[in-house]
Amino acid sequence: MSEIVEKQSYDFRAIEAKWLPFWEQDGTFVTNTADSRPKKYVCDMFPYPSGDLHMGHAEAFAIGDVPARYWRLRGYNVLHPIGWDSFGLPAENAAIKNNAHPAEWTYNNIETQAESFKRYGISVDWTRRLHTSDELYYRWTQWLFLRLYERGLAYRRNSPVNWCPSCQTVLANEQVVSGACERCGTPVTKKALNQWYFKITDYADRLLEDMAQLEGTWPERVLAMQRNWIGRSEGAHLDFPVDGGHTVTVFTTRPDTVFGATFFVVAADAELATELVTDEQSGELEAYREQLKSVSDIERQATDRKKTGVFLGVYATNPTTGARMPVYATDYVLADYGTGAVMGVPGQDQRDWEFATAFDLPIVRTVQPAADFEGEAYTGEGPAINSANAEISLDGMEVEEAKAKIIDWLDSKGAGRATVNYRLRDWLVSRQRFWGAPIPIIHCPDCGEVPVPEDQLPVTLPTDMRGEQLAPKGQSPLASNTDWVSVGCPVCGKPATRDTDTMDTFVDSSWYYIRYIDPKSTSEIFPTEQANQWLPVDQYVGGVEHAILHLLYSRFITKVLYDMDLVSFTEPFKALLNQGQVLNGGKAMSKSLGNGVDLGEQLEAYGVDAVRLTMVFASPPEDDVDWADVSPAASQKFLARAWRLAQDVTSARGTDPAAGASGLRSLTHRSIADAESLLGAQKYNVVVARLMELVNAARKEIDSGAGPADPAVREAAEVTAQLLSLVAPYTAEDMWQLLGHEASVANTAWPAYEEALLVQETITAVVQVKGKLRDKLEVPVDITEADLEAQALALPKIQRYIADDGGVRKVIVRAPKLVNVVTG
Ligand code: ANZ
Ligand code: ZN
Repeated sequence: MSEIVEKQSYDFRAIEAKWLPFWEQDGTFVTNTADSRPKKYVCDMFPYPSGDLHMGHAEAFAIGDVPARYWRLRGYNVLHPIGWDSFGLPAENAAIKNNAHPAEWTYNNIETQAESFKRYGISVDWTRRLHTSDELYYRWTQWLFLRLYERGLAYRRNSPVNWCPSCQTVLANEQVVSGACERCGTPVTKKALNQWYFKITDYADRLLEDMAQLEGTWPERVLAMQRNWIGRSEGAHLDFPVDGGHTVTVFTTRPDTVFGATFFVVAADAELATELVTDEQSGELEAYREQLKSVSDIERQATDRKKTGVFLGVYATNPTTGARMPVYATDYVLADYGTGAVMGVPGQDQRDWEFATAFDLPIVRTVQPAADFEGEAYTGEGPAINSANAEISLDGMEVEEAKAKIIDWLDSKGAGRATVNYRLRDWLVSRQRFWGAPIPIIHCPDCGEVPVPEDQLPVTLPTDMRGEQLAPKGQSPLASNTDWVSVGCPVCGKPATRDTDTMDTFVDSSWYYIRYIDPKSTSEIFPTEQANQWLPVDQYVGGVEHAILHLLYSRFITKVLYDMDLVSFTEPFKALLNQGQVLNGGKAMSKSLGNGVDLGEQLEAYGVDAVRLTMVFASPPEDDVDWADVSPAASQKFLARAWRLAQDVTSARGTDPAAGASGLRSLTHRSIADAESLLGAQKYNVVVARLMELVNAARKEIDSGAGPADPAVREAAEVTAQLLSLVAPYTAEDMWQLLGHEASVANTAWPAYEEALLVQETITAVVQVKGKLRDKLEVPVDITEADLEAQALALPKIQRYIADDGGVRKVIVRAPKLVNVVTG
């Protein structure tokens, strides 16, 4: 009885406990950036340290680890780093509540997350870990600010900004959602403040043009969102004389319709309205403005919103018709788009149509609609009509031709010119909050704005402020710390003050992926030569919630770094993958719905590998995963089955597989070949499905074929371990060892498939009816009984015999060689 070896059962806890410390001690995933093999850089959007990791992280990181591990097996030198986006409001709010310093909350949470992260077995290089709230990091965020400042790309201006009365901070336009603060839901108001901006608008065209590099490797919808956000419009600036000696310029995309401009509208909240309004009308304007404060930009522009406005008491003159156009202030014109003034063309613009109807203004069509078209603005194509004066006629021309002609004519009169307008605004980067990188500027009564000299960076945050001292007071909490604020002017030495605002955390995250190249450097932001070697990132992975801002800002900063000769690439992320969400019961997990699933509990119950495998297997990576519809228990069973294969193999390591069962060998080699194309197409879920088939086939070979000594079984088990390592690293590592190999499976060579084995071997099966040979079939040797029966019964000849003989009574199947149909 001595040959009977005691078989162990699959114990994920023991396997995790065994391999986690091994990888760490072995440095399995540490990247040597000086290594000369071809490189691949996989980057996951770094987490914000709120509480522990959750199911969303578990999904994103399981997905991001697949290409990282795959490319490692393919022989690339892979960089896969991790860090934390660790400045931001929640830490500060927690500190106020708990009478603590934000650093305490932040770094405690980071530790918790890092532990979970390690346990989760993601193949990252821990030696490159960074935190944006470390002095070591934000020194370079400040350095970057100063470089932008030098180039005129960071500037301060006084303007009305979005203000959240509850968070007591300014918000970028993009942080205002339906008129409310993205974070707390409080209605946003406008406040005039002196604020720092980055001049991203200078890069609008390049941000658009360079998207050509991303076509096909970024999700189309993300490119569309970037395009819309930048919002390039070709059109013209037209000048209109207005009573009182003013000239007001409008931006229009339809200069061809100028003959139909019958009124003039300006943004009620723009300075311009104040300049134009007559004394008699100014009271009414004030009252109108009051109502406007609580309406968001999006609501203001909605076509179905009732049109309102106030007559300003003055008229503009249409340069083509000489018509006197009453000037109104209205809310559907935005103060900060175009010039904040619009020529009202009700015949062709629906919002103008509604305004004209509400205020009983003339409507003149300048494009000919179809015969029965009426009751609304006509925005389609067609020949121009009603568009002629003594000097020029557009009548009969199509829109594009008419546009060109009228621009020429107006240009010759000095009353108009072609122009391009963008929806994109400069990036408001200052925040009146504590937990961020201080803006490295000193204000001197004599010298004005003075950049902090480089050798005085970083401007560090005070460590002794806590609790209530951090509460928002309409200005940065730093302003109340006079010790911190008072400083000698670096130029003249006189008493001066530090800028008390901190930077938007989007600044921190706009460049971290380059810092990973050398995160500990104290002498430079990053080493240019190595950055050029490693970037752009080959695969960036993260949520679609960052489809606009984070990506736009990162793209902008990359272009600025390019212009500074610090990098040689113009786009930071070659390919982008947006993973879906993890839902529960069809809905996003949330506290209020009580449908949250705790990641820690899942890991306890099923093990890391089962959770990871479930995430990857559930759907293509970009689709949502509904935790109510998946079965981590089934994943765990599959992993146990795969693991048992490795334990059952009895052939020696290195046995030539050529003598093994050909059916299984063929499946193994097809699995490798298919995995290559599936991984390339990011169909990670299908790779898992194929592995399940392979494991089943190998098991069958053990149980009813040549048994555990068949070298084809070893081959299948080894390939399973390697492919499985992409999603279930613990189980795969243990299998690899059971199969007699040295760890780590993560650093093995991708198995090569043999072309000849991809062809499925076939055999001729005979089909009998009542024992008589009636037809033949060419079938794969490993066809199942059910498939063989179905194929035999579907043969037209056989169907005829069955019909003539009174139907099927019984079918006897001997796969793959024989089917006998008993009829009558
Ligand atoms: C006259 C006109 C006639 C217009 C027509 C359109 C159609 P996009 O494509 O988004 O750039 N507009 C200009 N400034 C505006 C502002 N501050 N707030 C609201 N609307 C504004 O849109 C440009 C068009 O939006 C401009 O062309 C202007 O209306 C309006 F048949 O001018 B148009
Ligand atoms: Zn000075």
